[in-house]
Amino acid sequence: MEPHLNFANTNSLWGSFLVETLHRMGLRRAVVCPGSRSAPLAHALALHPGIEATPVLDERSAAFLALGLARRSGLPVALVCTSGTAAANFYPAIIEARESRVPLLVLTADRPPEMRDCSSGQTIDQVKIFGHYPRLQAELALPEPSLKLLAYLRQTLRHAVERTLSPVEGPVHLNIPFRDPLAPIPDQTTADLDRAGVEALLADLVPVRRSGAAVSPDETVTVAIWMTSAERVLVVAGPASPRDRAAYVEAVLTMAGRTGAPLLADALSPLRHDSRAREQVVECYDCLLASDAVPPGVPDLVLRFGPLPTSKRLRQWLEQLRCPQVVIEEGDQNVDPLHSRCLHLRTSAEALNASLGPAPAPSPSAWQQEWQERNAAARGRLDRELGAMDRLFEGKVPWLLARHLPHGTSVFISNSMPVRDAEFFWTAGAAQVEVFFNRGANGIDGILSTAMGIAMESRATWLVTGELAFLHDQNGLLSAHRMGGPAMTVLVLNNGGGGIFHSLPIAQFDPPFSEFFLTPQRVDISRICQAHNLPHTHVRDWNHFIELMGQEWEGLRVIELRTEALGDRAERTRLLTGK
Ligand SMILES: Cc1ncc(C[n+]2csc(CCOP(=O)(O)OP(=O)(O)O)c2C)c(N)n1
Repeated sequence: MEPHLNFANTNSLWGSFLVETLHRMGLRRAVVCPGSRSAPLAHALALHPGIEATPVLDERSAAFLALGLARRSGLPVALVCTSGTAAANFYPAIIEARESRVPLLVLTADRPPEMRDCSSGQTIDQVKIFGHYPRLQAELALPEPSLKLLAYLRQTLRHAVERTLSPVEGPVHLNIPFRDPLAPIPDQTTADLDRAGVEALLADLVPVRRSGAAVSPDETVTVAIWMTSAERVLVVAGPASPRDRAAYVEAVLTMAGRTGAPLLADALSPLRHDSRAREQVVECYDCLLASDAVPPGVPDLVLRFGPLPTSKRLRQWLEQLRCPQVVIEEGDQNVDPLHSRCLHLRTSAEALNASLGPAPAPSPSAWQQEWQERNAAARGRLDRELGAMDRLFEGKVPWLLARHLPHGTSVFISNSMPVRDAEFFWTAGAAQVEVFFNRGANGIDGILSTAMGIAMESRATWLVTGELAFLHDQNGLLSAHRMGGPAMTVLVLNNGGGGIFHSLPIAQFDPPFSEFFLTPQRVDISRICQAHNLPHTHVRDWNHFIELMGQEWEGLRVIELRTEALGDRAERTRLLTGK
């Protein structure tokens, strides 16, 4: 493989060597923000034929776009900016990458040490600027045209890329100082360098893979004993974006089958969206809990795959159980906000299932059947009620998406009410879609850009978002023209502010509730779209919405659905409680 190196000057060599190293280690995508100090990096990334580099003006949106790209592909994505406050704008996406384990390689250009703390322009303290969020952070040495320093650069990059993936995926930050000249203006500084020696440094680099965590035999034995001695096991599948969704679904289904356990699956779990799981999955758990229809009897073992689902009712119900709970989740975080008596297995569902040996044919337990029957009754009632509903109720959106989205669509679900309505009303197994989300820190920032990153790596993508989350990341639209091929629909549910706040006790205190919590925005979304030259449509009624779901298009379009938050709140309560 011919290396893409630029020997024009020291910085161009440093930048191109860095990019070539990353490419050989598997880097395929980069998001690059404009600026002068980062020129050696930006120039090399833009010109490298094996890397798709996307220029983005706003660093906050850029970082979330990179997050979406990396989340979808599972591969590290490079994110580049110049010196100064530019880097600070990466912060929220870096937090989300850390919390939800997404491999991001953050490269911030900086002034050299002698130009810091002396009021030189655009210079701030960038060392460890992202606090404890990066999995690794380092300041690189100043570029030097020597084999010794290039060998150092190669090894540091090797380690950095590896740390974006293992032992746990996440962000890595490299602060990279450059002295002038920043542009690839030829000089003599690299003239004496042994070029063959430089190329030899690159020769044996191979793409980095994640090393999966194995289950310890002791833990397997403990779980196996608990599973055989428990009379009523419950399986809860929380948010998950496994690389191999089919294998994940198979493993969790088998685990539930081994113990005759009812299987509660969040709308952010692949279990909710797989037709093979349709019969087993209990998706109306919120409705069952709200309407006192949970089957009698308490579980004596709970197997929780991944973090907990969003549902407050489910969390409260799990919290008061006295039985042991096993959390199966790779990664190193504590994902148990209930502080339950739990054993945390740092492994995957697939590895745990495999470690238990071949599964006998599943024999459904009476307890499992009872859950499934009650779930089917709740599902039937919701289907009848939602099917007959003409009113533009936000909760009907996930119910309709589940019925009409084509197989293989990527769906990004925003925080606040969209994620809750999906949990309440998305029918299990109705659509074979892949669901994505930013639930690491639950921010409403960067939602649009993250979804655009997902879309750039997908065939067709839907984003379901409230209007505040959409407006928060309006600058994401600056990259909309880059969507070209991938069809992306941004469905904006416009309910006149943060609809979620109506369900908080603070809603009774108005003023200041409306102005300071609801924060309705006085902006015409159709005119924002007009400014960006993007198609915008107001949904007239449900038939119109169904028609829009069936349409084929290219690039990014915005569909706005106006809803009424207070009425929707009452509707949700009525539907879930059945009263
Ligand atoms: C960055 C950030 N700022 C503030 C919040 C607090 N917050 C949670 S939900 C919400 C309102 C979201 O409104 P919208 O996107 O319109 O969704 P809706 O509540 O109407 O469903 C806010 C401000 C947050 N989660 N993240």
